[in-house]
Amino acid sequence: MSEPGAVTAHPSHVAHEVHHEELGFWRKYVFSTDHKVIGIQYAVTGLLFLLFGFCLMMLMRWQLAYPGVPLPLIGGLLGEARMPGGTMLPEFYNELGAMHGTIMVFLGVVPLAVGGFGNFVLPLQIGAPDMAFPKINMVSYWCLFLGGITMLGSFLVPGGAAQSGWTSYTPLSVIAGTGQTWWLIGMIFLITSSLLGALNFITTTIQLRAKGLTFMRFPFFCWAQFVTAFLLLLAFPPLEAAGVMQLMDRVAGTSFFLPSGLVVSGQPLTNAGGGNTLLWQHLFWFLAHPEVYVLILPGMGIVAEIIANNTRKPLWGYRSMVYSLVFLGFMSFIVWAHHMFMTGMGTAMAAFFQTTTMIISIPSVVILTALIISLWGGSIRFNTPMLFAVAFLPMFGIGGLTGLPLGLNIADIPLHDTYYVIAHFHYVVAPGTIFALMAGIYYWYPKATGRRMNETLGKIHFWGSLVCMNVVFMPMFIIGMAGVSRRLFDAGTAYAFAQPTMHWNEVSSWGAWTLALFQLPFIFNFFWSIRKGETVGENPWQATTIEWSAPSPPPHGNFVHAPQAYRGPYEYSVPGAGKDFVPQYEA
Ligand code: HEM
Ligand SMILES: [Cu+2]
Repeated sequence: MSEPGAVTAHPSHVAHEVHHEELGFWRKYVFSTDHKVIGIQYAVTGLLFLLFGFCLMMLMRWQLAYPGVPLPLIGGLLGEARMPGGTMLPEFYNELGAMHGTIMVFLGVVPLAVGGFGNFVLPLQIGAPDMAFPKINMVSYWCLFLGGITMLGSFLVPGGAAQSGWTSYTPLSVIAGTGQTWWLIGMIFLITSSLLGALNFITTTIQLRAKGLTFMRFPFFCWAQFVTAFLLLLAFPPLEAAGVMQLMDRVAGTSFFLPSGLVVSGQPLTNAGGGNTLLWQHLFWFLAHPEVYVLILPGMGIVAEIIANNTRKPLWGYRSMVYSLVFLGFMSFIVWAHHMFMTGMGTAMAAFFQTTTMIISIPSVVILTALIISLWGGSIRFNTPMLFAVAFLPMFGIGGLTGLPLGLNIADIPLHDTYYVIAHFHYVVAPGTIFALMAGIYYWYPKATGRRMNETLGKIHFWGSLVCMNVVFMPMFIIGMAGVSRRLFDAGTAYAFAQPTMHWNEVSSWGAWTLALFQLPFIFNFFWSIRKGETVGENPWQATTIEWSAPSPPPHGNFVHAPQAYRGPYEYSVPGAGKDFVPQYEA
């Protein structure tokens, strides 16, 4: 079976299969090597961290809406060191902000989008029995788990968790409290996890494709995960190195990021000298710009699958979408310094980075436009996954378009570090990515459990979330354009020019708390449907891609017979065909 594209099980997998029946509870559900179990572990971990990060944010929103007002009930529980008399200390606000950002990105979205959807769906969609390296897959989940525990544990150390923002800019982060050391160690675990995962995804995609599944027959979701894996593989190592260097600056007296003559609280810092503070920013953004595509590409992949399925039409411009995706992947490595226009990089460098930034917006526009045109003339089924997928388009559109001014040096100078930035990137990652991930949960839930989630609850969840998300984030554009800085623990109470924006913070906060209420139907639905949802067969959405040929839920090894791909991924409404979809896997 050395023929390219043939389904071959990895030797360790075959061995594993033989012993399959004897596996006890721990090997089957906890230290499992089955990509579906690992995918669900990742997804559940990601969802729990999203919820936790959301709770941190709700606390911040209290302080922003009512600066200095004691928080009833909960305030008292959080302790005198953080909220004396229920009033939030600035240090605690910083802790919440840094950890909300870190947790949402590295422990929420990435584990769910890449670890969860990538692990669960990708092997099924390419017709593989498992990932190429099942044991490494297990190790990458447990690295993530350790990283998560380290980040959570950091809240308990004296002085609390990291407070220097999710960007951990030096030299502030080097002189910050012990929480920052824990943050760095946590990041090293999380990065290691992503690197192992990326290697596994790339190998699996290339080696374990079903027979006949050429790259141009890939569902768009597979392409999105494939490009994402390369971004993780190539962008994370510099940050891993930088993380170790910052750790050394903190604990071993090195001076990678500390310039000479640094004075802290009136005392010269003894190990400061010779280091370069901006080096950290370069190394951080060399990862973190590709990272924003890691947050969005899997979402785009999910949305593309769901739109094709529910318009009952092939994706419009599939090839141009794929080429755009690959081009976008390359370009994402040469735009990072658009986060650093304020550092005085000089006009030549600024011109270079603003040009690459304008260029990288083109492939996103191509993909978004292709998805919008795909809706044209379709007889659309508006089920819950489709509602979330369709809403993704304008929400991501707002996020993307408002990014253009930030990519232009001249406009970024006044907008940089204001609430405008917070509004811009949250449109991309909150109503954007999170909606796509929700769409994916409703869409593949039947594959994972054999049951469908409740539609009525799904629609309440959707409409409530759509309205609230905009109530939360639209005001932040107004606040930002009035010039109010981000990361202010009192929302700018001390500044005269911020006064007209203060009531918008109240609006935004009530939006956020109401948004939380609208997640309750989802949480209930998620658990209730495991036992009570409508049971479904293998292909409840009448879809064309290979994962729908496996039983729901798929058994260990996934397919009863090794599947084969006979055609492209989206043969919907083919003229002359007996039904309105011709699956990729039917001869
Ligand atoms: C509805 C959900 C969300 C709300 C209401 C929200 C709200 C906020 C607020 C109020 C801030 C702090 C602004 C400041 O003080 O400067 C913030 C920062 C941030 N958020 Fe969110 N957020 C949400 C979801 C997300 C998601 C899903 C992600 C990522 C995937 C995310 C990533 C971040 C990051 C990276 C920061 C910056 C942290 C820093 O300044 O270091 N947020 N968010
Ligand atoms: Cu960027």
